[in-house]
Amino acid sequence: MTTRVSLTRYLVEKERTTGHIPAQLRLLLEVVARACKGISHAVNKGALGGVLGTAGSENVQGEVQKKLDIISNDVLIEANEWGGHLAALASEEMDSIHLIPSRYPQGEYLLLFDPLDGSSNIDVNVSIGTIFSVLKKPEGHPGVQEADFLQPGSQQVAAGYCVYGPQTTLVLTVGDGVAAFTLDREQGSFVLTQEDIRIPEDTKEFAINMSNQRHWDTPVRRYIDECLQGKDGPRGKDFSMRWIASMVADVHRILTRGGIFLYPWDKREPEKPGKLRLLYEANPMAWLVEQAGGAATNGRERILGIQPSKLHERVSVVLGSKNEVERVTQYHTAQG
Ligand code: AHM
Ligand code: MG
Repeated sequence: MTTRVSLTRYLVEKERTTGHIPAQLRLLLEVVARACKGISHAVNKGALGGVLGTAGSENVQGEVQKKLDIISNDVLIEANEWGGHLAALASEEMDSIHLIPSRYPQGEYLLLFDPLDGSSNIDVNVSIGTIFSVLKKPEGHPGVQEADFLQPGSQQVAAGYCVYGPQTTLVLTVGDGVAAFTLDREQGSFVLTQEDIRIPEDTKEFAINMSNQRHWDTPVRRYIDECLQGKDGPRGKDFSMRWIASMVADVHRILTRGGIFLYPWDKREPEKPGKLRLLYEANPMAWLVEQAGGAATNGRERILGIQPSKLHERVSVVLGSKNEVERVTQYHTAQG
């Protein structure tokens, strides 16, 4: 009989071999996984749980919040507040950072998350997910400030997502490759189902919201035009397109079989660097993709090298199969 490796066992054994997962970090990751189980349960119930539809509020970015956005945010906060592993947390759905109440011990980690990514897919029963990133609180001063969260993605100590699709799958990196765990609903535990995930360097599949084509900058237009020309064009092969409008689900496909994902800057709102959030979405996904042998840039520079200047900063995102991401990046640098 093959041994089933639970998330806990995986983390304990990883700590033994790499020393990357001290007890506080293991607790944090287990608590996040437990919260994701709760969110998965709520997502699964859908209309039966009365959780579909809008909540009648907006987040700091002026986006309409869905009931499940708020439920997921609350689940993650409640699960993480009391364990003593966190100094503070920050969420795409909250205006400012959330400090751990003084009645609980303070830990050394900072947790950042998009509690439910792909909100537009909630009510239509399409895959959505939770994205998270873990940083260490900088030393040298008491308390926590927003500035403590403004670290480049290269400083992450753990990152991952949980996709709520036909299966609920947690995908994780602690800087030593990428592993996937599938939720066994009968047992109530995440079981290791894939280790050392690798993204093929080449692909024939791209993911972009084509309806924005007229707003794109020249390098992105050039890249997609060339893909669309297929066998007869400069690329000499036919491409296929996928766009789920849930970054989690699009990235999960790319980690599974390769591909390139783009959410570029465009001319609709030129002062906005992009739609996706650097700290909650781009950084964790960029690290997962790099850890799986892929690449992630903002079209010009490595996402993980960007120094954030504010909590809800946005960024242009190009990630996935290495050779394709490098091509898009070259097209941008060639433009000057
Ligand atoms: P959200 O965090 O409000 O759900 O927005 C992020 C999502 C991504 O998951 C997805 O890639 C993108 O927005 C889809 O945007 P669009 O609807 O413009 O295609
Ligand atoms: Mg999101």
